[in-house]
Amino acid sequence: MHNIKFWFSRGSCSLATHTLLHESGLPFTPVETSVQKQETQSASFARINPKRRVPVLSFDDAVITETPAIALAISQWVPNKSLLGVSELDKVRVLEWMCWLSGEVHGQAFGGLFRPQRFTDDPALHESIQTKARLRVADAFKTIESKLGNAFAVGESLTVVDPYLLVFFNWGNEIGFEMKDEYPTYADFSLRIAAHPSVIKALNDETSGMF
Ligand SMILES: N[C@@H](CCC(=O)N[C@@H](CS)C(=O)NCC(=O)O)C(=O)O
Repeated sequence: MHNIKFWFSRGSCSLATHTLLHESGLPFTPVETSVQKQETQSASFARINPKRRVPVLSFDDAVITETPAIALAISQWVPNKSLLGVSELDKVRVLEWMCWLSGEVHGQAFGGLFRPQRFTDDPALHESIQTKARLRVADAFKTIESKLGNAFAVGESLTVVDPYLLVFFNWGNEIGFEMKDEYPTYADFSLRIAAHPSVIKALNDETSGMF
């Protein structure tokens, strides 16, 4: 049995990993590291992850970053749970979703909106970067809306894609998009995923501050 430690921040993309950990049933030690309070920028956290981002997972002496890689680590520990899909095609679809969600939707679209300073050192350009980023988010949501319709994004059971999609849905609401009206299929999907027992456990952990 590995000694698993998990660094997360409430309301962040780490919810996807947090959900997967609960779904795995494996014991883990959560460590809250708030993005809002800039704890991810501290020198002590940078020693754990020089990229200064959550989620981070460590087991024994290995430190893993990047949501898709962490998801692979967890899924390999519980292969019977098929957390990255059941069939060959499902697994390919999960990878396809994760590349796009983490690269385009998270890194580029939301990255430009929340962190325009990553794209230019000139503050005068931040607003225009954010305007374009909002359009990219809206465009991504349109694509997501067209791809959903079943209980889960891929196959017949929960994969890492589902809670990752929920994160972006929640962020859409936070940035003032009319998610329910504009993306009804995505909204129904998100309601169902938010009611999944592992998501509830992760959200409860994150809001109760029990750790
Ligand atoms: N590519 C990384 C992105 C991780 C990331 O950007 N995490 C955000 C929270 S959603 C973060 O830690 N941000 C810290 C900051 O911007 O200060 C992944 O997929 O895990």
